[in-house]
Amino acid sequence: KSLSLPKDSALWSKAFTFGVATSSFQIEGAVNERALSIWDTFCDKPGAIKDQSTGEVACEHIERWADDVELIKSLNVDSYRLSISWPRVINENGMVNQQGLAFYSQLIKALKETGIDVFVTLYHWDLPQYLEDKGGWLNRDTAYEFEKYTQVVVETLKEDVTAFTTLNEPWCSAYLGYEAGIHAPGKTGRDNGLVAAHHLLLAHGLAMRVLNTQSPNTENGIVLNFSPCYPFNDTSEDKKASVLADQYFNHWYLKPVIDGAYPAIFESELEATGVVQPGDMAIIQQPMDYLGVNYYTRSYFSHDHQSGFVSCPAKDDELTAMGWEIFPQGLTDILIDLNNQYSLPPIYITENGAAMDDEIIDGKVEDTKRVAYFQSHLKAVDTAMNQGVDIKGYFAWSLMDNFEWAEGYEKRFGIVYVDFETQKRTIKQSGLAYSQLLAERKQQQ
Ligand code: GBH
Repeated sequence: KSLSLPKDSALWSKAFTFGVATSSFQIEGAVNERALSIWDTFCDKPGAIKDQSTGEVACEHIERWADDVELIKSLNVDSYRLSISWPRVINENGMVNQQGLAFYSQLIKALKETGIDVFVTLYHWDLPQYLEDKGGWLNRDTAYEFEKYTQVVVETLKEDVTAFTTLNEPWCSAYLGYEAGIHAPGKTGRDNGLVAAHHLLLAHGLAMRVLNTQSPNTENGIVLNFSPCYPFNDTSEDKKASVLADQYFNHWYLKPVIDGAYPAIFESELEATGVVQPGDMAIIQQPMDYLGVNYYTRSYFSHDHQSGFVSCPAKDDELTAMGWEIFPQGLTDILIDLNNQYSLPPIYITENGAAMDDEIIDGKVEDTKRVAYFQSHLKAVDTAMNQGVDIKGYFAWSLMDNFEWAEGYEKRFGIVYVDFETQKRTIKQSGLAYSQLLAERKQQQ
């Protein structure tokens, strides 16, 4: 029921930051006060979202932000990771939405005054629809629009921000959004995936340059999703498939931003698209203060004649409500693996958490399985640190139940329960355990 850390763990140290995370589209609501995003459009497509829900109300965070700051404070966290809605800051005509920008200034100031460090993600998937109308991430101009948007945000917010993140999980934007069609804008095709990925990487590089020159006092970096890849069957074919899949899932973005080059397996395909222009790779490879790692589970692959690999369902019966295997060892493994393969900046675990079938009974949510998930994953972080990986913080996903993309509101990742009829927030057992651990930690410091 409670969380603990080994006595000698580096996670007790003040230098390590503990936080909770959210993203704009998943919690904000107040759609009418901003330009449309690709997720607004995608939600209107029949069948795109499992429960046919939208982001129109979500957690009504735009209205309830002051109470949410109190809520965050009550969890005893050091940090809060949020994202900014691009279409709330830049209007269709290219002008700044002053009211939208002021919302974030006010929120971030309030958090800072409360003693909470703010980690700001510039792009967590909610591209303005007016840019999608011109091709979105398939259009190279979008990267330059992102650079301009970054300038506006950074100038206004940098004094109160601890860390800026350019992109959250570009793999999801490019692959799920433009290649597999599972996420907005719902486009498909292998070439689309490659082209979108390159323009996202270019956007990252352009924005990193802005951040490093205009905001040298904040920590600036990117957040990527990682999942160690395993063969589904113990055959040489499936082993090969998982090695190939590893390149697609874990190195497609990391290698360009760290080493300034794509993994070799992408080269011929990429060349055929003609998307990479001279000088691009140098723009993409900018010095970063940290790498954000999002980890949820491991993945299985088997051989496929067409694509080389195909993703397989988890085998274990220890599954979350998403059907994702609970596999803490994978977090230690991937961290050590990446640390060995690259010369990395310090790491933040920017997302880790689990969806469970939470029920509220007598005003309580007894999410013991989620507590166990956090316990085992914190241990996994500690183990990786003991083996030499430089990790500076850990963020639970998520502060509260919210719009879980194509899954709608049925999948609950929060450590705080949200009743979507009344918007009442109730701290779950996991939230209480987290805040207790962090209170203990503060006393020891
Ligand atoms: C994160 O994405 C997001 O940043 C966050 O907004 C979201 O709410 C949270 O996790 C929970 O989902 O079977 O091909 O779809 C998680 C991203 C999800 C990426 C699982 C890889 C499996 C690949 N990961 N996904 S596929």
